[in-house]
Amino acid sequence: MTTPQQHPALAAADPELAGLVGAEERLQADTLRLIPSENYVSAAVLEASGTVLQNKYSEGYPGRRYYEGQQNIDQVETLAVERAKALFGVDHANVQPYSGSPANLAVYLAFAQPGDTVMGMALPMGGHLTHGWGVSATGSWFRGVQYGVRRGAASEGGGRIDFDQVRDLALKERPKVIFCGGTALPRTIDFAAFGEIARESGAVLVADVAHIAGLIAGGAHPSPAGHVDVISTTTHKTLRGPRGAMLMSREEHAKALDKAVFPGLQGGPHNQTTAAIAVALREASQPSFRDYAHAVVANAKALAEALLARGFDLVSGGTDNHLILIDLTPKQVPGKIAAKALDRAGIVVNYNTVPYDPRKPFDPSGIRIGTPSLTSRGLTTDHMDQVAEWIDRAVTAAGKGDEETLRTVRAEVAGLMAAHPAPGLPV
Ligand code: DSN
Repeated sequence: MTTPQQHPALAAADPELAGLVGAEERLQADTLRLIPSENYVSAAVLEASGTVLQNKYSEGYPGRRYYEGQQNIDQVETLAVERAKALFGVDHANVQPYSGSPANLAVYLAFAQPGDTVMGMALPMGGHLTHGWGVSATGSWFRGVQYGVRRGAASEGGGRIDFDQVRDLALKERPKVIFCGGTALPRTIDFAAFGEIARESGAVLVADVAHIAGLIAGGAHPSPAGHVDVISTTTHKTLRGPRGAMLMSREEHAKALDKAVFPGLQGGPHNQTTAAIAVALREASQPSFRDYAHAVVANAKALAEALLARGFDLVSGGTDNHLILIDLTPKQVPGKIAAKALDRAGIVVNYNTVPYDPRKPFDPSGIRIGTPSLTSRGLTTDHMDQVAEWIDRAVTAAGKGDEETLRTVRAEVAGLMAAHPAPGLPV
C-alpha cells in the first residue's frame, strides 16, 4: 500500500523498511481488528507524533526545565496537561510517562518502598502484570497480594470482582497501594466500592483505566475521579491517542507523582508523543467522541448477544464495556488454536487466560476481543451478527482444520473492511 507518494523520504532512504510499513498499513486496512487494547488513531494524531518535536530534549516540567529552547515545547506540554485535567475532571495531570508500565512503576515509587505490600488483581483473573504479579518487578520488588473474580456461573456473579475478597485481603494485609482496573475485565468497575475499602484499610488507591479511558472520557463508563487517589492510563486504547500514558490525581499527590516520573524513573519526555496526546485529548472532548464511546459499548453488547446466541461461553455472561472474554472450553478449541485460525481468517484477536483457567497462559482456554477498532471504522450494531457469525465459523473451522472456510471468511471480511476505510490509513 505504501507508495513513494505516501512516505516519499522513507521509501527513498530505506525501501525495505518502507515496504514493511506499507505491508502493515495493508494488514490494518484489510483485517477486522478485535484486540480490545488496539485502535486506529486519526491522521491528525499520526501527524503530530511524527513532527520535529522529536528533536527536542526537555527534562523537567513546563517552566522548570534543565534545557533551554523550550518556548514551544512548554506550550505543547501545558496544552496536553490542561486538556487532560479538563477532560477527566482532575486537579493534576502528568503526561510524560512513556507508557502504562512506567506510569504504574512511578506510582509505586511515589507511594511505596521496596518490600512493602501492594495489592492488585491477579493477571490470570484479568489484572495487569504491573499490579503486583510475580514475574513483574512490581511483584518481586514489592510483596504483591492479589484478588480475583468470583468462581461459578455468571448468573450467580461468576466472573465478577469478588469484593468480599478485596475487602478481607485489604484489611488483613494493609497494602500501601491498591490497584483496581485491568486488561480483561468485561464489567463496569465499581470505583466507589474500591474507594471505601481503600479508605478503611489506609491504602493509596490507583485506578488503572488504560482500557476504558476513552469510555470514561466519552461518558460511557463511570469516572474514578473523586473515588481514587491516582488515575493511571495509557493513551492509545479506547482513548485513541498515541502510544503513551498519563498519571492524574488530586493536587495533594501532584508533587510525589511528578518527582517519581522525572527524575525518579525517566529522562526526557517524548515531546512528539506529548503533542499527539494533546491532539487526541482535544478529539476526545468533542461531542462526536461521546457518540464513539457509546457506540463502542453498544457494539460490544450486540456482539456479546450474537455470540451467546451461537453457544459461546462469555466470562461473566456478557459485557458492560468494550471487551468480551470468551471461554472456548465448551467449543473444545484451545484459545491459541482459535486465535491463530481467526488470524488466518482476517480476524485479529489475542488468546487469553480465563479466570481459574486449568491451562497455561501461553496456551490458555480463551480469547479476548473488543470493539474499539471496528467502531472507529464506522461499524454499527447492525454488523455485529455478521462478526459473530464469522467468529463462529472460524472457530468451528479451527477445530476441524478446515482451511478452506478460513480463506472464505477472510475474503468476506476484506470485503466489509474495504467498505469501511480506517481512520489514519492511506486509502
Ligand atoms: N498489553 C495491554 C493489553 O493488551 O491489554 C495491557 O498492557
